[in-house]
Amino acid sequence: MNAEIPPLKSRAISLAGNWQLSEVGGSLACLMAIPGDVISALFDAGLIADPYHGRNEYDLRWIAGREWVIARKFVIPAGLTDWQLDLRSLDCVAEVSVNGNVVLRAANAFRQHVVQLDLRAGENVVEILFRSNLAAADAAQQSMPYPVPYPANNCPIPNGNMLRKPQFDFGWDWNIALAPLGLYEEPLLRPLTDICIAQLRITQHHGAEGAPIRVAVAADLTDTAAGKPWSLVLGDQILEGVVAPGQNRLDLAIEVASPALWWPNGSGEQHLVGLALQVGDHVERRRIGLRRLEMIFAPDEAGNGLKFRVNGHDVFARGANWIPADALAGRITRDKVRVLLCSAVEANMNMIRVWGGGRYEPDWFYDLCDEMGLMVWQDFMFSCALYPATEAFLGEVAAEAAEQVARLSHHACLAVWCGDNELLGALTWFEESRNNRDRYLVGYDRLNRTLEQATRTTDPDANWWPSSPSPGPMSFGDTWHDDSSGDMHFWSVWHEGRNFDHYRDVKPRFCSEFGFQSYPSMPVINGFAGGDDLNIASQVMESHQKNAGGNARIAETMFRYFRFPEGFGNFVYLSQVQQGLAIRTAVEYWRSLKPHCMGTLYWQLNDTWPVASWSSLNYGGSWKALHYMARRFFSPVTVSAISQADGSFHFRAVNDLLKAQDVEIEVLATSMDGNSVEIGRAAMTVSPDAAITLLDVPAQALPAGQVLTYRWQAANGDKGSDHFSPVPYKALDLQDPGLHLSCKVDGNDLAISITARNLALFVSAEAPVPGRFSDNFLTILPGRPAEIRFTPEAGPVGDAARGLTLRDLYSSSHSEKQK
Ligand code: BMA
Repeated sequence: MNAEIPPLKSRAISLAGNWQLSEVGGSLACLMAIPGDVISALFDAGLIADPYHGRNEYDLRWIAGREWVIARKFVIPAGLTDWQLDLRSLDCVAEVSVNGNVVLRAANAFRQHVVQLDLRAGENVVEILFRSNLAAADAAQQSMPYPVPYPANNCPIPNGNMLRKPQFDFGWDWNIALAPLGLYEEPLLRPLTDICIAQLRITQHHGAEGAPIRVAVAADLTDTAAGKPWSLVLGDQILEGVVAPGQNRLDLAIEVASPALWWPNGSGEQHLVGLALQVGDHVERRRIGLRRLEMIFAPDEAGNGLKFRVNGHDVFARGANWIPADALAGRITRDKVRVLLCSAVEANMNMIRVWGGGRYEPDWFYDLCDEMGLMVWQDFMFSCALYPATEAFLGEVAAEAAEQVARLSHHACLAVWCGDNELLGALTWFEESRNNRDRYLVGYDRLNRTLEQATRTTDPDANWWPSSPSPGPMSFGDTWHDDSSGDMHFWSVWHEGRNFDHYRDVKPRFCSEFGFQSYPSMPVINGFAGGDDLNIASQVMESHQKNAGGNARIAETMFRYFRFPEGFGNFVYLSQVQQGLAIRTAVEYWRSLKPHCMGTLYWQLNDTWPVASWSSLNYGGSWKALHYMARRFFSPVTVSAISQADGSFHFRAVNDLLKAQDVEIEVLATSMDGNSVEIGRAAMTVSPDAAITLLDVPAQALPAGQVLTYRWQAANGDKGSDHFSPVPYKALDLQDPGLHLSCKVDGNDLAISITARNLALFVSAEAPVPGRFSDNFLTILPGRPAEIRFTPEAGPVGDAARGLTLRDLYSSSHSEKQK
């Protein structure tokens, strides 16, 4: 039974809801939902077209160049005049006035702005004037004694690095460039006399395994707390007392005797416990997970390994990079984000990296990660640019970092604070910094030290990592290519056009970024493009590709590996198959190197709008081929075929679990008509947390023109089947697989059976309505039908049955099979 502090009747006033939006010096005006952004408000009011449709983006850039004002009235009860206004995620350069007086000038979307107000009983008016962020960014650049470069190839809107605002807002190699503005969290007013707790810090002290855990709570109190009773509740324990006159701090501790621990997804349960501190009528509630989460960076023969250890056990990080859920914050909802994070969990991920070009996410985001067992690698919000090192800028950064660390450090999911994304690399990207490296390096160091100091002072127990990628503290090597130490961003396959095999030329210690692009799925493309646009070289498709040369890289890679697809739908399909193959090649190999490599976070999980990108989830949350494949290659227990330099194949079994697993495998040589002959079989026990070679198949065991097909099963119930082609797929003489599909309604699902007459590769079922297949992009052999299920997102399942279609590798390049 949990002790509880009952909900109090709060006197706080929410300023969420409809505000009046108007263009300064212009005629546009409409209601704006707060939390929300100006662009979404104009769209919702029917004043502008959908920015994500066609090429509308280019006609809507003017919005960020104007000034906007939002206003509303609110009523204050009699007898209370002193209030505190709490504004979070105010984006970005803004002046807040109350009853005509300016009370705040803000210019940092990542700060929590707290303002004391003297209000009158009855009606009051609050107004926020949004200055043009574009003009402010330009002015900030002009005011610098030397230029501070930003990545112009990624950001069509200049000088975003000069503002403390999400950097992807200015455009990115996957984002629309609209530089949105608005207020993205609920604004709150609280009576000053109700505020007793200024800040709360929770720390955990773990002893030996199974020993009691001490939870320490330190609270900074305001003057109003004096003489008031306090109570601290943790689970079923309660401490109580009274704040002494002049006392401005509470230091409390509770011991948890038989702790139920929090584990990352796949390693154990996610036990969470409620904690509440009440002082007078002020209650602060948190939910914590009891866990020890260490980041281990240690020298070995290969260099310096990087890994995470949870509750004494090393945990291989399986995951992806998170970017904001939408380019327009007003379109983000908790439910949409929950679906994206659930998909990460369903694909067996246990870590996401909140990338430094986006935003620090709201509290509920980290609550979801706590519940789902997704560890969070949290970057500070600096990305791919150089930054000012002025006193004013660094002062703002210090305050921002301290606030964010204080807000988030109690979360069980929070694994590490990382200084930035790719700022070390950026030092070499600009002519200015190449010509005057000392100046910019000193500037970088000042910024990085500011962040490190703010992190360590605010949470001395936090894990700190200087930058991503980084070879480690006080090392500044090229971790795009050097795989010996720290975390690596391995981009040679995509950005340098190397073969997929090149993933097997490096042995990263922890690969925190590597990616390969594909197009969004057809239903997503149909949402922004008209029939005439369905060609990759159309203006619309090109404008939904933000990486210069991206379309050419996709097409050129197809020439390397596949027979060229016929028709746009097959081109899209094949782009997703090759993306899946690229990332699968990397992950399977790097996981098989465990414990040398202890993490793979691919770039990128999600999209901010419908665009060609490296994501495995479409904008809107549906799964691309890569996400179905990720569920297989991230399975905690898995087996994969790794080709060796001598032509043989090693079947490597990986066990990420804390218990040993018996694993069995059967390997067949399969010809194009699907005829299969067993060429190997093995059964072995894989120790906890280990990778071993289950079976070594010599090159000559596989006749020319055939592929390996294999099935494996582990004692815990994990199992899989797949194929491996030793030659590029274009060299295979695939036959028409003669696919046949039958389905029947089974409860809320469709039960689907697919048969093949010949070997069928990457068989993909597509439904006419949104929903999820239990599996997809399958290898099907004659006599071994694939049995999958389809669950529609909403609506009657019968609708899905009527329009199910199939694609497969053979048919993608044979026009008579055009879908
Ligand atoms: C990485 C990221 C992003 C970028 C991606 C793809 O290095 O950090 O800046 O979007 O590459 O180019």
